[in-house]
Amino acid sequence: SDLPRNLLSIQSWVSYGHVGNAAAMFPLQRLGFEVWGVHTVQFSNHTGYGAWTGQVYAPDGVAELLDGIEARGVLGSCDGVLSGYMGSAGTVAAVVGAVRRVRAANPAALYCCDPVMGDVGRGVFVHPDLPAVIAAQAVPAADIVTPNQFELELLTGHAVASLPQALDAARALRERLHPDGPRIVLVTSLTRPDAPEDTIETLALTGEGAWVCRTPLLPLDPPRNGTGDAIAALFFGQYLRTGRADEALSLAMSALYAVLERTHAAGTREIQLIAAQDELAQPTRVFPAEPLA
Ligand code: PXL
Repeated sequence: SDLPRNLLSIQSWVSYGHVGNAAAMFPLQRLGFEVWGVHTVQFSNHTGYGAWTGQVYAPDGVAELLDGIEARGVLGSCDGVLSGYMGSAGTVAAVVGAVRRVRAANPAALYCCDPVMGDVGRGVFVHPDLPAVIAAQAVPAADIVTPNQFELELLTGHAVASLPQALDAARALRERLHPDGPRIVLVTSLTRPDAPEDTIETLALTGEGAWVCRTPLLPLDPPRNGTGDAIAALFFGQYLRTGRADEALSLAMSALYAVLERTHAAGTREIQLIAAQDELAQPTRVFPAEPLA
């Protein structure tokens, strides 16, 4: 078939556990994609443990690997680019450069940018210069952005304390996306005072409408690293498979819920992507995407 098959995923790598490419590649592969993994760092484990070994690769490494892939003559078969945590301004520029090169070879390729900057509990956890660089360079190149509530507020300057405010901010952000694409905003980890108790909301906004998916909030303490990386990968993969943001929202969040339920049951620090692998493609319990007026 002519469904999208090949994705470039530019993120960090960890040997032990699941964040960055180690949280994004397997779900995409389990959905049937070939994933060309480009690693921006190689660490022993995620930084949530407070200690790790390994190294950060120079941003030049991204362009160097693109050179090598291009030399195989396959860049035109790349259907999409996914980026996550970018440790430096140089990496943002390198990712945007990679997107430009992929689009030159395949104008239909989509770029999904997870603008990792921080979250409600921890505040900004990247270099303080990065949010402005991501806003100026990565967002205008992106077809899909997947901010959490905190990142949505930071990118737009809008306070987000209700569903209408989240929609307003998402609409403002949507205006700044790559003009030639579908322009999709996925807002994750939305919590608001007036939400149904013990649920977490994820919101998708396109030119056609807006949808919310509500999933039960699991008592995960500490919050599990890599969850946002897996959501972005699952949503991007399901959007490319189905061509529908509402379907992708429902399937991605249902799969993620199953992974987190398994993680909770196992009591592990690392999300149980491998143990719950059948749920990634075919979640048992499907949470609907409900249209918002
Ligand atoms: O989940 C984002 C992430 C990406 N890469 C590395 C991380 C984390 C979160 O802890 O440590 C290396």
